[in-house]
Amino acid sequence: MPILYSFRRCPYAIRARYVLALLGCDVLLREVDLKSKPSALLALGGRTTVPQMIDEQGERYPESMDIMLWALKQTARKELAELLWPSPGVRQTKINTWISYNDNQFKYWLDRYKYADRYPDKTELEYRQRAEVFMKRLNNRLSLHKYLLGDDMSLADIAIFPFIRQFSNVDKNWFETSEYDNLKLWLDSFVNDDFFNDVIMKKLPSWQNGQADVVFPFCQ
Ligand SMILES: N[C@@H](CCC(=O)N[C@@H](CS)C(=O)NCC(=O)O)C(=O)O
Repeated sequence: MPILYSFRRCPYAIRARYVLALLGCDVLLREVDLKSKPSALLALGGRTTVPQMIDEQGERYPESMDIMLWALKQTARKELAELLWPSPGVRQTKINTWISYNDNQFKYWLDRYKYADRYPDKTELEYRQRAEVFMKRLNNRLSLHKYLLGDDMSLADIAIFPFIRQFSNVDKNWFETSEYDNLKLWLDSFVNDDFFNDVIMKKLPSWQNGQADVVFPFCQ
C-alpha cells in the first residue's frame, strides 16, 4: 500500500486525505510530528513537507496536488472522479486557477491574519481585510450554485475548504456573524459531518520508525 506522511491539522494534508478517502484509495497513514520528523521521511531527501506519498513502486508524490491527482487516476470510483476533475481541459484549467489563487495569494494573507503578532507591518484587521478579497469572490460564486464550479463538488472545493476552515477558526465569532452566508453554508457542508470529523480528522499518535502502520481511510 502507498505510504502517506500527513499532519492532522495541515490544510494541504486535509485536502489530500479528503480526496483519498472520498475515492476509496487505501494508504498507510503516518502522522508526522513536524518538530521531530521521522527519519524515514527525512531520508527521502529534498522536500520534507507534508503531505507526501510514496506509492508501491517507490514513486514519490511530494505535494498535495500530486496526491489528489494520483487518487483521481487510481480510483475505481470513476464517475465520482469525473465529477471532481472533469475531463474537458477547460474545466480543469478553471479548477487549477482557483487552487493556485488560494495557494499563492490567499494563503499569504491567511498566515499573516493567523499570526498577526509575528508580522507587525500591518494590524490583524488589515490582514483579515486582504484575505477577505478571496472570501468575497468565493461567496459571490456560491450565490450562483452550491459549489464553486456548479452544482457538483469539484477538486476546487475540496482543495480550498481546509484553508477557509483555518480562516474561520482565527476569530470564530467574527466569521459566524460576517456577511459571508453562502461561504458559511458551503464550509458547514464539508466540516459538519462524521466523514470529516471521524475519518479525515481522526486523531492518531505521531508515527516514528518501527511503529505499526495504520490503514486510512478508517471506513469505506
Ligand atoms: N505545496 C505543499 C505545501 C505543504 C506544506 O507547506 N506543508 C506544511 C504543513 S501545513 C509543512 O510540511 N510544514 C513543515 C515544513 O515546512 O517543514 C503541498 O501542497 O503539499
